[in-house]
Amino acid sequence: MRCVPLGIVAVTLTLVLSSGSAAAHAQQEARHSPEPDSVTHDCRNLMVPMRDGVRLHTRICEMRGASEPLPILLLRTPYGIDGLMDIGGTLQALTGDGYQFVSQDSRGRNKSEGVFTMVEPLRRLGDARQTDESTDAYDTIDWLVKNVRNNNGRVGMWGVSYDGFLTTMAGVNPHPALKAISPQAPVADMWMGDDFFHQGAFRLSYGFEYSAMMELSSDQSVPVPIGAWDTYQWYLDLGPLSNIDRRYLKGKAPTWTAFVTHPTYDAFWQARAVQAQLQRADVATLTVGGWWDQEDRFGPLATYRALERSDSAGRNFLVMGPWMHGGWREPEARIPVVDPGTADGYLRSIERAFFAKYLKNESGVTVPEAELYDAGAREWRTFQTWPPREHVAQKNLYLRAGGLLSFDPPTPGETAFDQFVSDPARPVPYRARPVEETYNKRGSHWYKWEAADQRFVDGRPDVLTYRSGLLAEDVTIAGDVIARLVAATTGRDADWVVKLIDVFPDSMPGQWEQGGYELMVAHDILRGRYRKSFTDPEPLQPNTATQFTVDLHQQAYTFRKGHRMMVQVQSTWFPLYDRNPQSWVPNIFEARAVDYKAETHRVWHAPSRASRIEVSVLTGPAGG
Ligand code: PG9
Repeated sequence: MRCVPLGIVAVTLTLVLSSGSAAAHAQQEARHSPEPDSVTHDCRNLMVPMRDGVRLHTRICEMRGASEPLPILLLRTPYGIDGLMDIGGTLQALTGDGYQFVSQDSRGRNKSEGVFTMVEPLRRLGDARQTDESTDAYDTIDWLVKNVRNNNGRVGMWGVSYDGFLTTMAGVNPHPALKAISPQAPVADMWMGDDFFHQGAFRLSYGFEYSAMMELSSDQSVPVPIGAWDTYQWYLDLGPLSNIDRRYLKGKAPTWTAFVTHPTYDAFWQARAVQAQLQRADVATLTVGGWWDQEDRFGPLATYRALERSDSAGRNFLVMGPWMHGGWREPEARIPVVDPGTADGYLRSIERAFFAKYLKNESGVTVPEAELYDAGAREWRTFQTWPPREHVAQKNLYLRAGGLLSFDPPTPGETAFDQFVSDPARPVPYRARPVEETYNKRGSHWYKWEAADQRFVDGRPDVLTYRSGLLAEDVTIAGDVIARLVAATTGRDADWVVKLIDVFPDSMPGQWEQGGYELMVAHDILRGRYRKSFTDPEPLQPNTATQFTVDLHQQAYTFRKGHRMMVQVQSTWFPLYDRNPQSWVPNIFEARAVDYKAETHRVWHAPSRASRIEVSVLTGPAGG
């Protein structure tokens, strides 16, 4: 059995993820026998040498009967290439055009030699290391153009998630034959917004389960040591985070050790921040992401933004669809509440066109600058710049007294704040219980949780809810979404979770089951100690109104006439995020059970202390 990160869905859903990300692999095997690539391609496995002598396990599939030299499409992955190459499935839109397909186990994984380092940073000048993921891609491409039969000397790369990161890395100091890359759901910054931390808050269930899966074996064969069906209770019973290493990992997972020794955004994480390493857009790049990506929604947006700074040639493109992590490669991963079935169109008209243009010099092909799906309006929008600079108005959505949400600011005389007790002993679940293990082989609701109906927490005393009136007209947001809370706690630290939600009408003829649905449109968390600096955390002053900025990242979404806008504010999201002790401890990974304290949190909405969400509202054509 392989491992999992691209997306198992629910128990009943046989997911067949066929791109390179971890979830892809667990449930793939059923569909992948016999290997579909044998229909059109001849495949062989061999070891390709790198500059330091390490050999990487590589599968080469050469097309039968091609009349002209073909480009090579390369996928590099840490999850195992056996049975991965789905030439008859997810790559079908490309197969007809003619490509030589190559996949490779990355360094130290599965049947490749060498040592695996999680999200290895680029070598720096003077670094003793000879290799990194960028040089491994370089050496592989160099070998491929010399050894793959009937190739046209042009190479493309693609990959989802970890494989997306490996794809991005290939674009740094690229081999001259590398002409096009498509990082898909690529991780960019593991501390700021991708898999392991978000703005300082630690992703407990993901961080533990992923590091155990990847680092207790090189081929994901050792199971994650949990064994409970409802991990909410399991993590609660675990107690302080130090019990993870003491009881389960015992120093065998370097990434867990890195979490414990680097809790802040220090040089360790900064060196791994991919967006900071992307100084030049040397290769045509199509970055792809999902608005409801439960693992890496930050990465695609940050990757596109970073490359855009130097994209004088106009070869940097972005696609964001109504998808979970890697959902565009897997029809069964569709999220019906936001997606009428968009994946195939993307694969056939955008991804196919992109590779045809840059690897086959197909003329007359245009790739849109930024093609973003507006799930509220159920249509694709094309932007000439992203985020748009024209036809947008900056607006504030204000939290108001009485649970109101409004574009009008608070007025004097309204109740000035709301408050709730945040109790680490009773944290708010991030999805409805039971919270199955992230990549549970028997099924998990992990994959689609970001699109789950938020009514399951309505009415909890530790979730504040603000709701607009019925919208009299459509409101389309396009661009950055930033929450500015004015808040206080009786403790010395606090997490702030903010969710911007679309509330569907109570009655939805034809889609009755969606009546009143509360769909998260943008959301994220900030660990309060980092409100001034991500590198130098500070305790909060108890009972002091303080401004907290929670970056909710970006969206292009229409709140339809007759819907309502909603904001929920809470302080726990468990067990995806660890619990903040709410007392001051320098390193939360070393907190003791007695450090976890219930505290009272206050969110202000007075005229002089207005809490708000900043959004860009489209005022004209979406072209931007
Ligand atoms: N989200 C997974 C991951 C990528 C990189 C680091 C850690 C985890 C994945 O699906 O590959």
